[in-house]
Amino acid sequence: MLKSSVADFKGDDGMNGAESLLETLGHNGIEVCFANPGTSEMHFVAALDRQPHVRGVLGLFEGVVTGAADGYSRMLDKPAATLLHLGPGAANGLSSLHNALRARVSMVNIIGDHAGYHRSLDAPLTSDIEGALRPFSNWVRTSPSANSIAKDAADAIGYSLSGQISSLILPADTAWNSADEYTQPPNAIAPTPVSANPAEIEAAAVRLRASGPRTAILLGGRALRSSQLEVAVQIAEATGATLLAETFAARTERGAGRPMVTKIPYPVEPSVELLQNFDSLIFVDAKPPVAFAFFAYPDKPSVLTAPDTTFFTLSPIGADSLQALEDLHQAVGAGPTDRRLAEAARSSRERSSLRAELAPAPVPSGTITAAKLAAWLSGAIPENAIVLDESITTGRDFYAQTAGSQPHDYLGGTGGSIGWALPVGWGCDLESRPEGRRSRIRRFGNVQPAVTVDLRAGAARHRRAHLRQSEISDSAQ
Ligand SMILES: Cc1ncc(C[n+]2csc(CCOP(=O)(O)OP(=O)(O)O)c2C)c(N)n1
Repeated sequence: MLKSSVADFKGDDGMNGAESLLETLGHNGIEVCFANPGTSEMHFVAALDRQPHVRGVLGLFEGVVTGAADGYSRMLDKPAATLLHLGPGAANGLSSLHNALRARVSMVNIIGDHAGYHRSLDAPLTSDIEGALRPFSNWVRTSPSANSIAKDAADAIGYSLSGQISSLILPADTAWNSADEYTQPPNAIAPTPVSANPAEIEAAAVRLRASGPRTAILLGGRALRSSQLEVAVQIAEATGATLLAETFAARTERGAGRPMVTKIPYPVEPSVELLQNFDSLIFVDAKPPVAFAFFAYPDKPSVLTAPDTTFFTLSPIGADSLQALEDLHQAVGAGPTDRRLAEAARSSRERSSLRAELAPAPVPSGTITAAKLAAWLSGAIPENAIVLDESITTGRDFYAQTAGSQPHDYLGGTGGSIGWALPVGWGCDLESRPEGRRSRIRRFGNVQPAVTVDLRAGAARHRRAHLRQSEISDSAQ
């Protein structure tokens, strides 16, 4: 991901903190900055405008800014940056940030603050920014000086790479002061990944061999991508295990020709009914007890699994889930008494009944119902589309009905905070537009598009031009 070192600002006058930030972002592969800045971020905007590596994209509402960064990262598995205006600007973006946190995407938020000496005056926009960001970020830091910005930015990027949200607060004077100790952009270093526990992999393999049909492999996060699913389906074919997906997954690669996964339903009763079929759940990039109800209800269980269910954490969140699945595959097939399993696994790709066939439902007619909508949708998804499913009640059949649609990416509402599909779809657009290769289908409810309706204005502006400083200055407060 590292580009060769970028140097955009070197001149006789040296560089300021904002310029060191932009060089560091560009050097470490950040290509897009979704932004809704104000006066305290003007030096960052000036630096953004004067270099070619990081593209500025204006969003008029901060929930759109953070939502778009979420969509961008869901598609590319790499961070976008955001630029937000002090505590209130960041607070406007928190709902989408919450969904992004739950989607476990990579994101680097840059939040401006008053200059250090100005904070004690308690000017109107003063607030506890760290306090506001902490529940919605995995990493929060305030940079103390112009000379610390580059290192702090590299730390923020590095931390985000494994699917985390970093929030870096930059007081305005850190932007305009000289970064006289800065020589070159530091490299972002991702934290050492969590590793899977070999004993847990072996224990899961033993369980699969002993009672595969009573075992479910519960996949979440990045384990719902094709490469992981290809291995998981072979394990399922070889052992009789069932593949399950978390209810609201960030992005699932599915459709005709791809492995099929059963999503744990949203309502309590069908979830309990499904999960009582299993004595064991093997978690892959999902953490126990993920199988709990979305809400508590009087007289209904919160935990949906059967009482004596055994849990195996095959691949903890953030670990290399593909490696863990391959290790499990090998462990399942390599037992001395189980050559048969290895044979079955090898040939499963050809004969798998767990692989979807292209089977769109016939186009329905007559009065529109939720079931007919789902049927229509199954044939309406073009190949390689990105589908954003923000429906809550009307869309209960959508996922099942689209299993046999053309191959597509299916994005879900990870954090339960509504109004996400328009902004996230916009961020997906930025990923897909250069090649013009993707269609997008959004499944609207009645309410949710209105939540972020101002997106349309922002998207239209973006189509006209990339962000220019004068454009941002117009929106500054
Ligand atoms: C930020 C936020 N506010 C409120 C809610 C509560 N809520 C959940 S669903 C919903 C309405 C959704 O309606 P619609 O978009 O029409 O979807 P449908 O249920 O019809 O599929 C509301 C207000 C929420 N989940 N998130």
